[in-house]
Amino acid sequence: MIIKKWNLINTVFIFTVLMLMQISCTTRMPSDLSKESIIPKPVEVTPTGDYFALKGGIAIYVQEESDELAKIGRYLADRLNPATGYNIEVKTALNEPRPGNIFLKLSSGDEILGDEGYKLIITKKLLKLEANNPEGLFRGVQTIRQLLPAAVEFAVKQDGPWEIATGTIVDYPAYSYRGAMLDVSRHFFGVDDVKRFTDFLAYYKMNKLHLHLSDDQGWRIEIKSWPNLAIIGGSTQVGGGPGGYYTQEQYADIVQYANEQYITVVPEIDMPGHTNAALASYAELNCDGKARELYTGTEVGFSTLCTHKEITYKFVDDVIRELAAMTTGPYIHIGGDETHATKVEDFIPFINRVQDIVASHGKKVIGWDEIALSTLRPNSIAQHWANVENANKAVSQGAKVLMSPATRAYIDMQYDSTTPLGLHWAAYIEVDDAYNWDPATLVTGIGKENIVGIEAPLWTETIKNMNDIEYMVFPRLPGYAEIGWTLAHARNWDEYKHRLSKHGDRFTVMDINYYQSPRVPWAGEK
Ligand code: TNX
Repeated sequence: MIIKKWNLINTVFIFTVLMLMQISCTTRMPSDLSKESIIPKPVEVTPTGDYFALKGGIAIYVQEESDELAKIGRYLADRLNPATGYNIEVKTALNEPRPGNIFLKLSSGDEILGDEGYKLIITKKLLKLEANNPEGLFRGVQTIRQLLPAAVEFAVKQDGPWEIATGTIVDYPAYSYRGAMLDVSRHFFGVDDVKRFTDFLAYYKMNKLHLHLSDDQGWRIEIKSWPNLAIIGGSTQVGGGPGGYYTQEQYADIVQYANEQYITVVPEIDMPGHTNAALASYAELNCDGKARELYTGTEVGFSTLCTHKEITYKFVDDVIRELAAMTTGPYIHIGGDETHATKVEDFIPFINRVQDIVASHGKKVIGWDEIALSTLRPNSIAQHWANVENANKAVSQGAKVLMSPATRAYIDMQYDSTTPLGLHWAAYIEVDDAYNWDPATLVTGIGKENIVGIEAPLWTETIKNMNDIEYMVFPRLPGYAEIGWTLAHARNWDEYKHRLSKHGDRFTVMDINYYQSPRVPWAGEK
């Protein structure tokens, strides 16, 4: 009996020692800043071989009495407090605070940083983040989050230590437009889902959220002057579910939420095709004056607004006016794709007139690459998705191009033939295919100077819920973010895949349902 008890104590002792060894082996001691897995990859990282420790009792100091800086400080504190268990406060300081703290500071004059760049200077004593604009500070805050252990993203207290390798990071984006699109028309996604999607973009320093608000299957935004658009046109979705729409208040909430993360919402009303939901809501928008049936299938190219009727332009003007009033950013997306039911001689004057309407409400036009068939206004942007000739037509008119080539950037494309969701009409897009391309050389005749940036669209014919969204978005989204931020010569898949693998733990902690691609050597820290 005594021997048995002794054995038990012994076993418990050995087990405890092994456990402690295991934890201490996996406890991370950062000391080489250049080895950290930051996505997108920063422009310049200079390590100094030590570490800064984030300890209880620290504060985030912002340099001036500025609500905007305090908000960014608050945002960082809110990210750090749950997992660290600290109660980090945001304070104001004119000069560098005492050792151990975080300091956020505006410092005009570093031209190379531009609007969104930042400089992070980490010493043993201080974590200092500088930028020309608040926007740059916000982007830099994402780097701080990624430099901490993945466990910092947990919503409940974890064991530390919370250490960051020392050194300097100087960082700024290659392209000014770095975005993703969510199709909320084919399947409707509520405000909370859109906010979570927005959080994903922010974490990878993306700055545009394109919402595809109308299509054949659903109209998703309340328009007070044409109420049936939402009431009737928003009442279903692919497969016949209940659909839904955003009230103007809910939409304003989304816009504000995105703006607080320095993300611009780009709202799209697709026209003259992809309009069955509108044509079902108002009979007078149809050439034959008869309302269409609601549509819950997935065919494209069968609907068109009646381009000859004056009421059509009254409709467009009312919709754009209300939408522009809800839009804080400079762009309204007018769609223009796959107008197989509209004759080209009707399509061209329609797009010309709609561009004028958008301009009359103080906004710039973005449209799918087909809009280049019309006469583009100088500040209109063509979003290249399929037709290289159209993209070149846009450039020859002096317009800029947004790169979303379906064969590379469509997040609704399956990874391979076994992917349970998604389509494959353009390609199978494995994680390396999604990453391995350069927007500045993909289309002959279109160079970096013609390109505003890149966008990865998620069409949702087969995507029904947040879990589905996450599976298609991750792990491709970080790659699109890096294509937009980091110049092609500084990127390569064989190096990137290891950084991406380290983010697997972050996805897990954030409860993201991601695709465990066999092409990524998943072996992150725990
Ligand atoms: C093409 S891309 C479309 C969408 C579909 C998508 C599916 C584009 C401008 N139009 O209507 O949802 O393919 O991948």
